[in-house]
This record gives sequence, structure tokens and C-alpha cells, in this order.
Amino acid sequence: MNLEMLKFNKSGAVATVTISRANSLNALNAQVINELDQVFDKINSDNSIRSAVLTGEGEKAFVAGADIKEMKDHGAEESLKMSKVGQAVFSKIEKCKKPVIAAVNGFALGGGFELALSCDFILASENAKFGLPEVSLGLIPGYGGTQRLARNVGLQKAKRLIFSGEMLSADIALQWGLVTEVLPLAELMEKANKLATKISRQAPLAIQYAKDSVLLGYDKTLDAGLELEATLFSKVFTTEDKNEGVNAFIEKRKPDFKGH
Ligand code: CO8
Repeated sequence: MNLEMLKFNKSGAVATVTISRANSLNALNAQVINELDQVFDKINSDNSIRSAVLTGEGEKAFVAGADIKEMKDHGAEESLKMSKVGQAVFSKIEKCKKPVIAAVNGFALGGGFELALSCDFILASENAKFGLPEVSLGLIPGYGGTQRLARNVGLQKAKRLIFSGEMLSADIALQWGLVTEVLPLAELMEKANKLATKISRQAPLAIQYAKDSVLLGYDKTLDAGLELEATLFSKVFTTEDKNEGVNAFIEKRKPDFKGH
């Protein structure tokens, strides 16, 4: 990987990806999107990585949106391409085989909020602010915001946020169920790493099938979702880790999961 705008770090089985354009509040330009694509290919394919944390450089912003300056001269054709390329990368993150935690350390606006919504769940610092201010620029969200926000908080709250362009504080985001917890900025990464480490110690294939079951079942009818769950429940019984996990419990020892 040739990374200039992202920092990639691996500690144990946890990968940390930091978007690093601090003088543009980590805004997403085409290169950042391309580097995110490369990094998540690596996270998907490297069996020694079992979970990931995504964050932004500095103490002010997770990501303040798509790069507004880059869009200045775009017309319909370029913007369609840009939206589809970004959506594909965000879907790759959403469907990543390893759980991805967004550690939102400040502004998560526009494309930045959409990026956080593509992660499995969000931890926020007390100074975090969430919003989709695209309409104030004459735009609409184009990296999945109109779809993922409504699925997260329901139609009314999503429309209120998208139509007003207003920003939510971390506390309101917590009340709305957009984030799982709010922490002092100085404790955010420690907590995200702790959770990612905990996840990395579980059976990797079980995590993957559970993620598929939640994500792929979400838009189905309840009956179709239950059918999917039963199929994946049965599939997990073909793994070596299932034997290891159950035997370790019976033998009163810690399991040693290999991801097979
Ligand atoms: N794009 C480019 N540069 C940015 C962005 C951005 N989104 N956000 C901030 N910056 C730059 C500023 O221009 C400034 O640069 P410079 O120092 O060279 O002037 C630097 O970062 C610092 O920003 P500010 O001086 O503005 O910092 P403040 O503390 O005064 O304000 C804010 C912080 C409130 C976050 C403010 O920067 C802001 O409003 N930023 C823009 C937020 C926004 O509107 N985001 C949505 C962008 S549109 C989008 O995300 C669409 C996604 C879908 C795209 C689909 C593809 C088609």
C-alpha cells in the first residue's frame, strides 16, 4: 500500500486507520477515498487482522465532509462517478469481514458522517458533532447518508437532520441511538482499542457470520432474516473454531481461535 493521506497501524490483531489531512479537517478527496479502498482490501485479506478502528487525525475533526474545493467545477457526470466510487468504498467498509469501529473525535459532517455510518458502530468524543449540511451547499448527501441515516434513526429524524443541515451534539447523537457511547476526547482511542481488542479475541468466522446475519437480514422480512440466521447458524457448526470454543468451555480453559 502506498499511503499518503491515511495512517495505517497494526497492534496485535487490531488495525487502526487514521484519516490524516488535518489542515483540511480530514476532508475526503479522491485520494483519501482511493486509499480507504486499498486499506480495507488489506484489512479484509490479512488474516492476522481481526478488527479495526477508523478515526481522524487531530482533536477537531473525524472528517468534515467530502472535499468541497474538489467538487467546485464538477458537473453531473463527474459527480455521478464520484458518488458511485465513494458509495462502493463505503459499502466495502460496511461489509468488511472484520468489525470496524468509528472513533469520532470531532466534526463528522457530510461524507464524514456517512463514513461513520458505514462502520459497525460509533464511539464519540464529547466534542463530536454530527450533521449532513449538504443542502446548505446546494447539494444532497451522496455517500449513502439519505439511506443509512434513515435506517439508523428512522425517517423523521433523518429528514429533520438532512433538511435543516443542523449539527447534533454527541449527547443528542447518543439519545438518538446514533452512537453507542460518548467519552472524553482523551479516552476515546483507548476505549475504541479496548473494544476492538475484545472483539479480536472472539471467533473470527462467528463474528463474520453474525455480521452478515445482522446486515443482510436487516432489509429482509423477519421470516427471510430468520431463514438467513438459521443457515449461518448451521454454517458456523462446520468450523473448527466452534469445536474449539465449545470444548474450551467444557474443559474450563480459554479458547484459542484460529479463524478456521
Ligand atoms: N472540504 C474542503 N476543505 C474543508 C472542508 C471540506 N469539507 N471542511 C473544512 N475544510 C478546510 C477549510 O476550508 C479550512 O481551510 P483553509 O484553512 O485553507 O481555509 C480548514 O479546513 C479549516 O476549516 P475552517 O477554517 O472552516 O474551520 P472552522 O473551525 O471555522 O469550521 C467547520 C469548522 C464548521 C467544520 C467548517 O470547516 C465547515 O463548515 N466545513 C464544511 C462542512 C461541510 O459542509 N461538509 C459537507 C461537505 S459536502 C459532502 O460531504 C458531500 C458528501 C457526498 C459526496 C458525494 C460525491 C458526489
